[in-house]
Amino acid sequence: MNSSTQDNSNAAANPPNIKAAANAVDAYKPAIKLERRADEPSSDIKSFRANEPQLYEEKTTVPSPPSRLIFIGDIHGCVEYFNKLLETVEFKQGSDQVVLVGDLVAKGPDSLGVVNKARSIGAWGTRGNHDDRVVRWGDFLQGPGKGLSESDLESLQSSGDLPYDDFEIGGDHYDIASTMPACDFSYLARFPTMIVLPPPYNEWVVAHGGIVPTTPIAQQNPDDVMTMRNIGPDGPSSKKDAGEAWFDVWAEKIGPLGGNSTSVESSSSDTTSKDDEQTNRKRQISSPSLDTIQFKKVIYGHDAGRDLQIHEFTKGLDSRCVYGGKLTAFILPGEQLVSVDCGKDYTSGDSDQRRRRDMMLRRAQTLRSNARRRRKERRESSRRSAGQKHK
Ligand SMILES: [Mn+2]
Repeated sequence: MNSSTQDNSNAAANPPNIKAAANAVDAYKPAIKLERRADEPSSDIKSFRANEPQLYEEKTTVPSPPSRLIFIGDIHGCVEYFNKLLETVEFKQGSDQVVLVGDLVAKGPDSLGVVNKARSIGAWGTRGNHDDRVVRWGDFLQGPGKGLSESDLESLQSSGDLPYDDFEIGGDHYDIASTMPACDFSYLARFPTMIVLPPPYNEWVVAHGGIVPTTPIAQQNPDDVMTMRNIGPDGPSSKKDAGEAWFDVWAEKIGPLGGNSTSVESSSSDTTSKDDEQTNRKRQISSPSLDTIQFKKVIYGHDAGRDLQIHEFTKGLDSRCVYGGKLTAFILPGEQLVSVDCGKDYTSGDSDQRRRRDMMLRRAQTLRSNARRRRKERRESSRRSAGQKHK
């Protein structure tokens, strides 16, 4: 994120210093169009890097009151439960604003349906790690991967020449990226890694994984923001056993400082038994960044292993929807929680196979309709050139 750090000098004069950086982070641009030659070495493909997501987006307005912000946790392709939750909270399009914390896609039965629904209701969202993998695949398939057959891609994969280590042919993310309609893809690709909410909610930030309390918002690492669960001795980590939960570190650092605010009471979490330990730890952690003090409260997802995590300063909304748990909405104002039961584990064997089969069918349909379109285009262009000869 070079572009976001270069502008920090300007930003200092304009507190909060995220504004200038926000302007410096370019809005999403369509995938780089590279025409691949048949003899192009695969190293060019291997070194391809997708467009970075916008680091954060500062929202300036909410729909006019009375309106609600409805934050929804990781949906993972479960469009049925997404619809059920919207019904349950009596979502009203035009006055309520839905904000998704990321991971709309993968694992569940209908990722395309979720993205399409989200776009149709004008939902805001932050990019999750699974959304990110789909977007990188999509950028690649519209860039240097364009026109490569599945067997071309498979041979790139077996020689280790695909651009990202987590790319897998025939995996969920590839299937989703290669079948998602362009309008839905560009909608998803524009999700920033963080959303800073407008007044009166401007002490809230939304991110998929978490936020490092000692680093300004404009200098967070997007990969960490999308994937972190813990903060260990080496910094943020997606590992489940590294250091301590990032939201505990956040509470230790932001909590005491946030105590100035009249709305803040001492944390109700069970910290008394570990007083000495905590005091020592606090001494070791360097000071929180000024702008993360301003943004006291974080709404996030990603951590299905820990299930719903509602603390004073952090609201973790991944309540295991795709594993047969619940899909949860957190609503502002009022900090109300509403969940629907999901009742089906889509990651277990049987349903996983069914999902794969559906995805293969959809992909075959897309390939057929693409071929039809190309044939039509060829017919039209040959008709046009024939017409020109007659003139
Ligand atoms: Mn995730």
